[in-house]
Amino acid sequence: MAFLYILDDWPPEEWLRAMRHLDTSLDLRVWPDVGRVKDIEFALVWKPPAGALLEMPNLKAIFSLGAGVDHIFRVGDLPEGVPVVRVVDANLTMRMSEYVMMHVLWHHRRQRIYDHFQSERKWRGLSQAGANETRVGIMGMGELGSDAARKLMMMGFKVAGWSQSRKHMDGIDSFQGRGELKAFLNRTDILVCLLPLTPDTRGILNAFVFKELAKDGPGDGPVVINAGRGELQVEEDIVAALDGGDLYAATLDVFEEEPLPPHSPLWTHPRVTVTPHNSAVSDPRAINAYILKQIKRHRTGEALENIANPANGY
Ligand code: NDP
Ligand code: OXD
Repeated sequence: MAFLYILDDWPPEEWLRAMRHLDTSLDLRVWPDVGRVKDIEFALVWKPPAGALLEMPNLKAIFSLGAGVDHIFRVGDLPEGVPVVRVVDANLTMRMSEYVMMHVLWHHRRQRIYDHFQSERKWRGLSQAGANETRVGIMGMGELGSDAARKLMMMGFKVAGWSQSRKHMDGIDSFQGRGELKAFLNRTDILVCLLPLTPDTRGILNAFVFKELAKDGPGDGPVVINAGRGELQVEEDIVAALDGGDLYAATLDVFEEEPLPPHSPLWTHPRVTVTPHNSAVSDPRAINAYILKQIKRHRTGEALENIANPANGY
C-alpha cells in the first residue's frame, strides 16, 4: 500500500519527515511522482489539481490537509464512492480558538486606538466596557466555532452561535438557518465567521449582514472577524461598510484571492487587520497522527471519522 501527498505549495519534506517519525513502514509518494497508481490506497491533499485523484483504482480515502474540504470538492471530478475525510484535531482547534480570542479581545479592548496613541507618544485612557457587555456572534458552530464560543463565554462575553441546526450549549444562545440570521446579527457586536465555504455560504459576509449588525454596542462599532474562507466575504462590501459606518473594523485571515494582491485596499485600510491565512495552521505532526489513526480504523474494519458530505459541501 502507498500513501500519496498532494501538497500544492506546502513543503513536502516536513510532511514526510513527520510521517516517517510516526510510521516507518509506509510507502510515501509525493505528487506528481505517483509511481504505480494502483499502489495508492490513501491520499492527503491540499488543492489537488483537476483529475489528479481519478485513475487510482485502489484509493480508499482522500484526506484533506485541513478542516475545510472546499478545495477538494471544487475539483468536481472526484473518484466515485471514495470518502473525503476532513481534519478534526485538538491541535488545530486550539490554534483557531487562540486566534479568535486574541482578535475578539484586541477589538474589545480598543487596542487599535492605543497603538495609534503610542505612535504619537500620547498617554491617554479610554472608557472600557466589560466582556459581559459585549455580544459576540459566531457564524458556524462546528468543531472550531463551538470551541471558540465556549472559551469566549468563559472569558465573560455574551456569546451566540448561528448554524444550520440548533445547538444546545449551556450559556450560549443558538440561532438556526436563514430565518434566524437577522435576529442573530441584530444582537451581535463582534461577528466571528468560522463557516465552511459551500454553495450556500459563498458571499454571505456582505452588505446585508453588515447593515444588520448591532449599532448600539458598548465598543467603537460593529466588527467582523473572518477566519473561515475568503470567498465567504464580499471584499468590496467590507470596504464600503467600513467607510460608510456599518462596520467599524475587520480582522481578516482569508481572502477572495490568496495571497492578497498588492493592490487590495484591505492592505492599507486604517481599520483592517490582515493575517496570511494562518489562524490555524495544519501541523504536520498532528495531522499525520490523525490520518494514521484513521488508516488504522479503516484497517481494523471501523468506520472512518469526520467524512464530509458531498451533498452539502462540508
Ligand atoms: P464544521 O463542519 O465542524 O462546522 C461547520 C459549521 O458551519 C457547522 O456548525 C454548520 O452547521 C455550519 N454551517 C454550514 N453551512 C451553513 C449554512 N448554510 N448556514 C448556517 N450554518 C452553516 O467545520 P469546522 O468548524 O471544523 O471548520 C469550519 C471552517 O473553518 C472550515 O470549513 C474552513 O473553511 C475554516 N478553517 C480555516 C482555517 C484557517 O486557517 N483560516 C483553519 C481551519 C479551518 P451545523 O452544525 O448545523 O451542521
Ligand atoms: C483549513 C485551513 O481548512 O487551514 O484547515 O484553511
